[in-house]
Amino acid sequence: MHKLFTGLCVALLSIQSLAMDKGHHKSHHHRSNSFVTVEVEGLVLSNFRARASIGQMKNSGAYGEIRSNTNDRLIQASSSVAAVVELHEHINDNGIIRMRKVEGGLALEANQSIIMKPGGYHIMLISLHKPLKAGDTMDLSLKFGSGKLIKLSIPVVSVKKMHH
Ligand SMILES: [Cu+2]
Repeated sequence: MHKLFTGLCVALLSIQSLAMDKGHHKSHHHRSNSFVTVEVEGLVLSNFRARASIGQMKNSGAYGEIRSNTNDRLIQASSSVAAVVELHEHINDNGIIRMRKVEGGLALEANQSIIMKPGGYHIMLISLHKPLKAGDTMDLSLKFGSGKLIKLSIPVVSVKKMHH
């Protein structure tokens, strides 16, 4: 009888700690608000996400931060979700904000983050094969001048959540 009681106690305890673990994970994940962070080959890629497409629009954008421990250059991005993927920047052309392709890619100075965000540098997804919906994930490959090729799986988020 005594033995049985102890066994039950242990079982209850482990269920409880399991539940606590789960709860902790959830709240932690919720709090961090960073979408994807990958550390690989001397590169830190963080906060990568793509914007859900709007209505019938065939274009969208992907964003994130890149830090390299050596001088490097992001020369190309690609994804299976769009026919064309380009590195873009916004420029002020006599008071009119336009997007244009970044010729030669984005230079990365050692240990300095470059941030791609709405209104700034971004990865332009052109001619989407199908709409990008919030909650989806998409593949994104980043090719660097150093020869590094990094493949990410990034979340698609609604416009509202874009700026986090
Ligand atoms: Cu663009």
